[in-house]
Amino acid sequence: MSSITGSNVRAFLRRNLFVLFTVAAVVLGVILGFTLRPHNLSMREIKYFAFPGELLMRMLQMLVLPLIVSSLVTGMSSLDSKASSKMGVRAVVYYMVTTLVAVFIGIIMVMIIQPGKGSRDSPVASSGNIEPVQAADAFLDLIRNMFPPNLVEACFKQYKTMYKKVIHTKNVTVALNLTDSLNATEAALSETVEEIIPVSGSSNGVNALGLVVFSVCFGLVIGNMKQQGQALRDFFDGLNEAIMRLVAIIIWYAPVGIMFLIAGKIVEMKNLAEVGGQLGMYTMSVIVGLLIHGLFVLPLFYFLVTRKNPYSFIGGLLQALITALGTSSSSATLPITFRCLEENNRVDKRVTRFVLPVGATINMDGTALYEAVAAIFIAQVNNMDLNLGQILTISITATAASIGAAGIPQAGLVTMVIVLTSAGLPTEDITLIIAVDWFLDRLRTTTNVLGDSLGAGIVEHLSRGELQSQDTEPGNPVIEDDEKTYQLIFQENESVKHRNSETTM
Ligand code: 7O9
Repeated sequence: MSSITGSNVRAFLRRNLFVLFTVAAVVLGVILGFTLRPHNLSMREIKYFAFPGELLMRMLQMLVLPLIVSSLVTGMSSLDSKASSKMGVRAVVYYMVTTLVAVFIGIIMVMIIQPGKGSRDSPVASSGNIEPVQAADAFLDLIRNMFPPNLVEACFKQYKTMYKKVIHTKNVTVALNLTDSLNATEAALSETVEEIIPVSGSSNGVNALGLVVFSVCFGLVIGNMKQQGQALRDFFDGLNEAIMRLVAIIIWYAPVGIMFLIAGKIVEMKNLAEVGGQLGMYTMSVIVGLLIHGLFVLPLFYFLVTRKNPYSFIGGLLQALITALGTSSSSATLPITFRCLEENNRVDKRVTRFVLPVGATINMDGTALYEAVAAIFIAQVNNMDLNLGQILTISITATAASIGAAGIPQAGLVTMVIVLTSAGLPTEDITLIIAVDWFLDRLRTTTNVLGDSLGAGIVEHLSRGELQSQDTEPGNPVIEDDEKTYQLIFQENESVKHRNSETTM
């Protein structure tokens, strides 16, 4: 061990200063929010007050599109097809297992706590704004969204089935009683029927699923193109590097933005005292479920696979987790998640570039847990006893809904409606839980980000064989680039020197 050098200390301080800033931002945001609440700001004032937070959201979302495309393309093209298919299988198995476990934990929690039992304490608010969705059409939309006909449009629009009522006349061939009057015979021959038909429409929002499918395929193809694909590989690699440098700049603004996002939400929220009784117990069930999943189950998975300390890994992710809490969007958090994993936890870039964007799109443990708890809570509120079949249906649809959410337009409500109708539960009771949804969204987003990140660590460990065998192949552009960057940033960092000597061995 060499003596501690100045730049070493500075690097250490810089990394921890960031986390310190971010944690301080949350604390300050909460304090600021609660001190401003008694002033009863108008909606307009609240909107102005939350402006710095809105800016952070916009900056992060600005980076997401080029980030996912470039990282998936370079990630896939830097691996041979055998390694990438193995990594893909491992990632998907991890997503499925953790999501099912999350749903299971949610169901156990809501069964133990029974938040909905007793007489219902709030009447159903005026419903009617929950439009009926056909599960089959939502599923077809999901598949359609995987193949966007126009890639530019896919950056801001999703396909969504709309419904149109048409009245048309239909000839019926019924044996007619010709002794009837002439009028009756005519009416029976051509019958007017009213039909609701699905027509094509669109809804605003990034078609993440379509872009992910395209980028993965594109990356695989240019990875196999040898010399001809070199220019494209270099282009996307450079694009990815450039975006990550922008992330490194924006990250300095993140604490300010997070502070105002949190303070703004606290000022805006309805009176806390209203959230008591059944709704309070329901909120508790979700929180306890998410905590068990995020703090014990996922770390246990990580430990069992890697035999490394999961909590020091989570420590490196703190900034991403807090950003998820502030933005309540795992896709907007993606740039920060990338940085935390690659810079703090030193996860191989070839793994993060594949696992993180795909995880942000299809792996949502928190969402799955939440939907299962909500469905069973609504059943309890209505004094409905669920049989095993219904509980199984809820687990399967909640898992499927969390996987498909990014491909279903206006997912939040739609997926909830699908889960409820599949188990024969009343959909208008969704209005009961809307009051606390914004809060639970933040917590489940944090769980989603944690699940994606630990997944990257687990997949890296399982894929280390393939990764090392690729390291020894000469001329891999991603690795050469990595070494250059590390040498630039951490010239005197012993651990990096060690890692470099390992890769060149
Ligand atoms: C939560 F990363 C990208 F760019 F690939 C990406 C872009 C957009 C990935 C996903 C999306 C996307 O639209 N996701 C999406 C997620 C759409 C609708 C609903 C949800 C579910 O969101 C979670 C929840 O509400 O439980 C949560 N807020 O993880 O972001």
